[in-house]
Amino acid sequence: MKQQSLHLVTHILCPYVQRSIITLEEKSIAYTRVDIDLANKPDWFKQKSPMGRVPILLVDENRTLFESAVICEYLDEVTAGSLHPSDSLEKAYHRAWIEFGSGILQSISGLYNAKDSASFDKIHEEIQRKFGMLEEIVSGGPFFTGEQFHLLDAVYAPIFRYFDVFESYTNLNTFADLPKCQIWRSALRQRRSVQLAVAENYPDLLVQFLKSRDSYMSQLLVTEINND
Ligand SMILES: N[C@@H](CCC(=O)N[C@@H](CS)C(=O)NCC(=O)O)C(=O)O
Repeated sequence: MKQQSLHLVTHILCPYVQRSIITLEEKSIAYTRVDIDLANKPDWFKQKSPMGRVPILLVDENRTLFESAVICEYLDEVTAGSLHPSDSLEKAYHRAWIEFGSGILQSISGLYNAKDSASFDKIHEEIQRKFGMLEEIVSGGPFFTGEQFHLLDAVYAPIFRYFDVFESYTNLNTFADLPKCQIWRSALRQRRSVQLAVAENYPDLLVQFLKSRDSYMSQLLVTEINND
């Protein structure tokens, strides 16, 4: 890779940001990072981010990349080795299931914003159904296709991370009947790049965020934390 200055603009909780950081760490790429407050976006960020979203990657101060999938693929392409399969069909297959992962993130947002238990349960069932589909195709471990860690794994690590917090404070047991997903989740949790993608106080920050949603999950968290 030719020497470039890479500057990632991030938010402490964003799962799309985590994908980019996991890719940077997996490929041992030097970068700097700045967290911004999405509730109070700085003017310089509004000018640089066409969609107003993180992550964005500033390359050599003169080029801004946006959309995590684009950022991850760029980082992968400009460094040795690849976190994508080389075969075109397999690569397309991975991209398709990466998109599926983004759909799960939308469902997770629906889950923590659901206003009552009925809609919460419905969305949780939908999430379990989606992971049921993954259970059919994921390898027996450790990662999606087996021994090798791919970009696809970088996408699912932040997804599973939500459930570590959900399960600490609620009775959710999303993966109870999904043994292969459980193995995958556990391998991702132990991966160094995955651990480096968030701050140590991530669980506390996520709980604070979830409690502020004024949702059914906020109520569950308040009840659980008060009972501790
Ligand atoms: N498709 C985008 C999604 C990024 C995204 O939704 N980022 C959220 C934070 S997790 C964001 O910046 N939201 C701010 C907003 O929409 O105003 C990607 O993959 O980069």
